[in-house]
Amino acid sequence: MSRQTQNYRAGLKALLAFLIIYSCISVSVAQAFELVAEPPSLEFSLHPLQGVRDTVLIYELDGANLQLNIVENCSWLFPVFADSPVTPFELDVWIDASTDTGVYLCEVLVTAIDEDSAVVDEISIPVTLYITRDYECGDANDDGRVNILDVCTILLYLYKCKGEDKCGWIPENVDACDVNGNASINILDVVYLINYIYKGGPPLMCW
Ligand SMILES: [Ca+2]
Ligand SMILES: [Ca+2]
Repeated sequence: MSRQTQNYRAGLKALLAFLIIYSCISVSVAQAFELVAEPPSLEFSLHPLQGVRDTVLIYELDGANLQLNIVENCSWLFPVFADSPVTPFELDVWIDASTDTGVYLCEVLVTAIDEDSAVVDEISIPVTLYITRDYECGDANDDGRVNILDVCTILLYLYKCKGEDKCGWIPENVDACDVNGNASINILDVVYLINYIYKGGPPLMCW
């Protein structure tokens, strides 16, 4: 047998061994159970008294049951369960009036359990909430100043337009109209704002 033929056979054996090993590795990876969340994380930017709902898809179910848990005590995050937790699932975020501005972190833990009640995989979905106020309290017409024009804007809103349903017009900053901070807009806010502008009344208290 020539040297060339020997080298060829040795190369062929090495290639065959590599393919066998690679095949074994591929099989072991394919058999692993792996949850994937889409999106892998969630971010929300809200003002106080605002809420929103978002949807998360979980892939690679493979017949396993899913359990959803909110890690830590996040009072602003609520999973929307169907009869049983299945993908896709939904999350409600709701911010009450007393929540301070800032960044809040939470986590949803999704656990996959097989028919023998064994945990086959877990996935964590980080949820970040930014609470901001990008308006000046009392600046109902959003012109950067608090003055008599804002009083007029609130009065028009209350007694002429009667809200968005009547005339399709609302103040630029609805949240900025609740100057006494009681989570509703009415004539008391007008009185409070006039008192603040012309009589040095107490500070505006929008949430
Ligand atoms: Ca203004
Ligand atoms: Ca009010």
